[in-house]
Parts: sequence; structure tokens; C-alpha cells
Amino acid sequence: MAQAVSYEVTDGIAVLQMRNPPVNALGAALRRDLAEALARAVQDREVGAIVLSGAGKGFCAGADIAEFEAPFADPWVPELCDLVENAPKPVIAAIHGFALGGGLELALACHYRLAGAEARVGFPEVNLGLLPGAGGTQRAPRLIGAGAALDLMITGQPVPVTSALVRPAFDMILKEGLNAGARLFARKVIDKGMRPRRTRDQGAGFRDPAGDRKALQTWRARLAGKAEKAPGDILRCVEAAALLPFEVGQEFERAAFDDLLGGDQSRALRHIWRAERAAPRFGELARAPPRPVAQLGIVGGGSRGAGLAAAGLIAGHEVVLVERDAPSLTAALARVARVLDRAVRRGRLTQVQRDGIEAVLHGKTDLVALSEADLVIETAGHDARARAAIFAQLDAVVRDGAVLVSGAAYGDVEALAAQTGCAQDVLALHVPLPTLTAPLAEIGVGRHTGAAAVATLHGFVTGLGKRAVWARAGGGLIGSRLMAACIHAADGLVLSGVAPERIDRDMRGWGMGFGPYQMADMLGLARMGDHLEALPGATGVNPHRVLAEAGRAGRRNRVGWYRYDAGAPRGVPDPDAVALLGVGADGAGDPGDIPGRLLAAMANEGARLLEAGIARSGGDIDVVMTGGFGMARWRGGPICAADAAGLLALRNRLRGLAEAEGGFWTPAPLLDRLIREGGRLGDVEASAG
Ligand code: 3H9
Repeated sequence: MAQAVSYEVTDGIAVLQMRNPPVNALGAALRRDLAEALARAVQDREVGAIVLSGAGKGFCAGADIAEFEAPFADPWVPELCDLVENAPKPVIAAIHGFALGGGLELALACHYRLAGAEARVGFPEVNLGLLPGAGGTQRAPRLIGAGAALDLMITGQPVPVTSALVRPAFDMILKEGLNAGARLFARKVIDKGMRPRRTRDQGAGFRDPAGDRKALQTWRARLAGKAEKAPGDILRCVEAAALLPFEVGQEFERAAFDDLLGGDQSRALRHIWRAERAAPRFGELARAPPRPVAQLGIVGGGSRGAGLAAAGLIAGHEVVLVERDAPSLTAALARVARVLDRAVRRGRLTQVQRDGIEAVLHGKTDLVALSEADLVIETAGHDARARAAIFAQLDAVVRDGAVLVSGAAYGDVEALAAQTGCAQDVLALHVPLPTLTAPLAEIGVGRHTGAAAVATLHGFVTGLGKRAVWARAGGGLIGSRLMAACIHAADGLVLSGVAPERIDRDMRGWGMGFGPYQMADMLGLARMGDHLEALPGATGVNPHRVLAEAGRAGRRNRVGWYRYDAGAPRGVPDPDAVALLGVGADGAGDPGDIPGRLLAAMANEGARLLEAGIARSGGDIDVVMTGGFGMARWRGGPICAADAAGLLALRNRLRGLAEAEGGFWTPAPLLDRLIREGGRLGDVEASAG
């Protein structure tokens, strides 16, 4: 018998167990072996009923996502589901852990379903820009109704098997003893002469057509105007389930699935899925174990410092927060308290936990208080000199083995390390705002940083629930460098008379969470001015500096590129800002293709980061831009977008811009090489890390 499925017959019951670690993904071998095992059980005269289960931590995680980039071997998941459903002997699914995507579709194709009470089920295909394509959109509504099916498929969120949404799909939920329970159930099926109960012939889910129509209307209204394609296709397929015969609905689903699979959105989301899993794998983790972090030191209690202190407290660390004087400390502790209160309101923390947490928060006004800290993150230095002074003082007070982290994306780690006697323990960290909830953390590794310090910071940010991304420290980490390139490219338009709000609107329309000028206001215009001055190749007027020097700090003082008056917390366009630059405030300049221009700048900067070894891979860059800078996941990030549009087109655009506007636009040599070799930016892997 083949190895991806075990086969065992006892007392007339064949148990087919999927064995494809780690998650029983339905790869080609498993599909083939399951089809063979099923045929064997059907032919075996001794067998009266078949139990299908999964070994390891769950029943089945669905189709093997790694196989989506090549043609599928037979039987493909829909055919496998049909084989199961059309089996002439009863097939009983015994689900533990999870049944997701094609795994749940396989379970729905079985004739009876049992689950362990701990199991979770769901249709996460939408997160990959897909829909359940193995009959799920047709079978699920027949069992649980269109409303529940849409909730599961459009949100992509797994739910417990005990949830009212999915409970009707299960014959029995067992608190314990799933395998024994499945055998007993199979015995009963045999003894009572129960026949295969094909889901395609069921109609319990269609009992409330008015409710189904309402659910469809509600979802249709919610999805109106949304750019993502998969949710709308899911809606149409689920609607078809109620209107069309099963086989016709299945064909409809199959065509929609194939269309999504070949489209740019799913390709981008699959790229992000892979890249997000690859990003936290740092080479350093194999070279040294992390050091334990019991006490966390934070220097500076501004929004970043306070956010990190709160995140550290919630993750169970003792926190020492140091500010320069008593009034600053009072303000910093109040900031931490506000972040914690917000965490309670959002359900990240219970009030009881919140009440106890401040006992392990110590506010101090002297760096000496950090003598016991295992990890110190500096967020106070406003310029390189101030940061260097703090690192020199830290070196004198912290104990051996403490990891010292600069919280500034543009911090010069080598210069800071030179202030200490422990260069191997110095590195940088950038967590986007809002710090507590940002899903990612860029770890900036210096030339002299040791593997143990990297592993320690990696372990710390992972413990905060953030995805770690590797970057070489120096001259800005990945996100800040790409945003600076984006904003510099936008500035060229503003200086030629294009209104900033027009640029922001077009970029939001393309799929950025915030426009570049909204982003600059959030970061602060003085700091944005610094970032642009550090950007290689950026020359000419620095409009952020001009505005900052005119007293327009950004959101902080409610006036930057936009005005943030009491009634307009999101900001209103302010022609006075552009007037300061001496260019037309009427927005009359010719914008051309704004997203194309700004994305070209970002992709080119990304290529430079790859060449310089600042980013390890194109995937890492896209993970940073989608996870930390609000770029739509279905766009896949600037590197994925550049690959989709074609590198030759990108290079030609850059050449044209370089001729017209100068050196910043010069195409990175890596682009030439990739064009020659037929390569893609998204496949570039630097050897760093
Ligand atoms: C689908 O089913 C389409 C159908 O409608 C059919 C259409 C015709 N494939 O997350 P973990 C890997 S689309 C391949 O750390 P956990 C994962 O990359 C599919 N590989 O474990 C990792 O590998 P590595 C719909 C997969 O316990 C390893 O397994 N299904 C798949 O924290 C362990 O993963 C999904 O979208 C897969 N389907 O969580 C399910 N799934 O160590 C996505 C996982 O090399 N998966 N891997 O990086 C999950 O949500 C979680 O992995 C799961 C386990 C909850 C299952």
C-alpha cells in the first residue's frame, strides 16, 4: 500500500488515514494514494464502511499550495471529492485539529461527519485570492445554508466545529475518543444498513430561502466597489448552488476557480503567503539560541517607546521605561496607560490583566535603572549624536550579554556599536505604527552583530506576535527606504504642480492604505525630510523640510501637508502647504500615471536594496510593504507588482524618467541582469541572514 495513506481493516471497517506531515496537505501523492485506498476498500468484500481520518495535528489543511504554480496531477481535488461522494459504501470523516479549504471540502464529500470538539473548520481560500474549488461552494450551502457558507468563505476565518455556523454539517461532535467513536459510528452504519448519503442530494441547507436571499443581498452590498475578485466570485457560486443542478453549479465553480487561479490577484496573494512564511526564517537562528528576555528596557516613552513598553508588558515581560526627567516620565507612563486601555477596549487584554500589569512596569529617569535589563530598545535619540550618547551610557550600565537595540529605522548601527564594547550585541529594530498592533518588525542586523543577539531580538518580537523580517542595518531599513523612494517620486509631481491629495487619492485607489502625504504627516515632516536626505540619489528641493521649517510638523501639530482641524481628524487638503513651495496650488500639473511612477521608484529602490544585501529577498520587501505600510495584499507588494507588469517595461520607464529628471531614477543594474536572464525580482534571494 502506498505511503501517504495508511489502510487498515478491522471488524468490517476500513480506516484510511492521511499521512502527509505536517498538515496533510492534499499533494499529488496523497491524492493518488487516497484514490487507490478508496478503490481498495470499495472492492474489499469484508469492508462495510470506510472511515477517513488524518494523522498528526489535523485532518487536512486543503490543497497543497506549493502545487498551484504547475499543472495538477490526477486526480485533482474536485475529482477526489467526487470519488469519495460517489463511493458505493458509506464514507465517514473523522476530523480532529482542523479541516481547511480542500480538507473541509473532502469532509463535506464524505457521507457522514464526526469531529473532535476541539477541531476548527473553515474555507481560507479567499486569503489566497481563490474560492473553494472542489465542490465546497455547492456542497456547503446544501448542508449549512447560503448565509453560513458565505460567512465562512468570504471571511476566510476558521470556526470551531461547535459553532452554530457549521454544526449542522456534523453528525456527531465528540469531546474525546474520536477514533473509537468513529469506529462505533461506522459499526452502527453497517448494522443499520445505512446507505451512502451524498451531500449533492441533500437540501437541509436550503430550508430558509428568504434568509439565504437576505444573506446574499447583505454580502453583495458589503462587497460593492471592492477591488478583490474572489469574494464576488464566491458570492456568485454560492448563489448558483441554490439555482442550478449540482453538476452545473460544480462546473460554474470550476470555471471561476480556474479563472482566479490564473489571475494576478491570486498570484500576488500566493506570493505573499509564501513570503510571509519565509520571512521569519533567519540564518542566525540555526547558529545561536536566543537569550532569555525577562526584563525589557525602553529608553524614551514617545509613541513608539510607549507602544513597545505596552507590547512587552502584554507579552509578559517586566518593563523598565526610562525618560529624561520627571515630567517626561509622567507623560510617557500616561501614554503606556492609554495604549493598555485601548488594548482592553479592543479585547487584546482583560481588565483584570490590565489591572495587574502595571506592577511590573517601572518608570525611571536614570539609565542606571537598566542594569538588570536583558534587552534594551532605545527610542529617544532625535539625532545620531543623541543616540550615540545614549548607547555610550548604556554600555556603562548594562550587564554582559544584554542586547542593545536602536529603535530608529535610520540609526547607524555600526556607529552606535562603536560606542560600546559589545558590538556583537547591537542591532536595530523598526516596528511600524501603531506599535502595539503592527504585525511585523524589521530587524536591522549590523556588520558586527552576532547571531545570539539576532536570535534574541527575533524571539522577542515573535513573542509580541509580530512577524520578524531580516534587513541589513545602515541607511534605513526596508520599509523606510521604499517609502522614502515613493515619497521622493511623488514630490517630483508636487513640485511640478500636482496636488498632493490627488497623488494620495490615486495611490489609495491603487491599493495603498494611506497616500504618501498622509504617511508623511503621520511620520512627521522633519523626520520625513531627514529620510529623504538620506535617500541615495535624491537631490533638489526637499519639500518636507520646507514645510517643517515653516512650522508644519504633520499630524503632531495638526498641520502638515493636510490640516487636521477638530472636525476633520483625517485631514483636509490645505493649499497653503503647496503655496510654501512656490508652485501652483491649483493642482494643474500633469500627473501622468501616478501609481506607475511611484511603484517604479519603489521597485527600483527594492532592487537596490537587494543588490546591496540590505534586503534578503524580493518576498521580504513585499512582506514589509504589505504588512507594515498598508499596501493591499492582493497587489502583492511593489516587487510582485513590478514582476507582474514586466521588468523590461519597468526599466524602460526608469530610463525615461532618469533622462528627464536625473540620477535618482537610474535603473538598478540588477534589473538589467534579470531582464537578460529572464528572472524575476520576486525570486531574487540574497545570501544574507
Ligand atoms: C485549497 O484548499 C483549494 C481548494 O478549494 C481546492 C481547489 C480545487 N499547502 O502554519 P504552520 C505548511 S487552498 C501546503 O506553521 P500551524 C506551511 O507552509 C488551501 N503547505 O502550522 C508550513 O510549512 P513550513 C487552503 C501548507 O500548525 C507547515 O505546513 N488551506 C499548507 O501553525 C506548517 O504550517 C489553507 O489556506 C497547505 N495547504 O497551522 C490552509 N498549509 O514549515 C493554510 C500549511 O515549510 N494553512 N502548510 O513553512 C494554515 O492555515 C495553517 O498552516 C494550519 C496549521 C492551520 C493548517
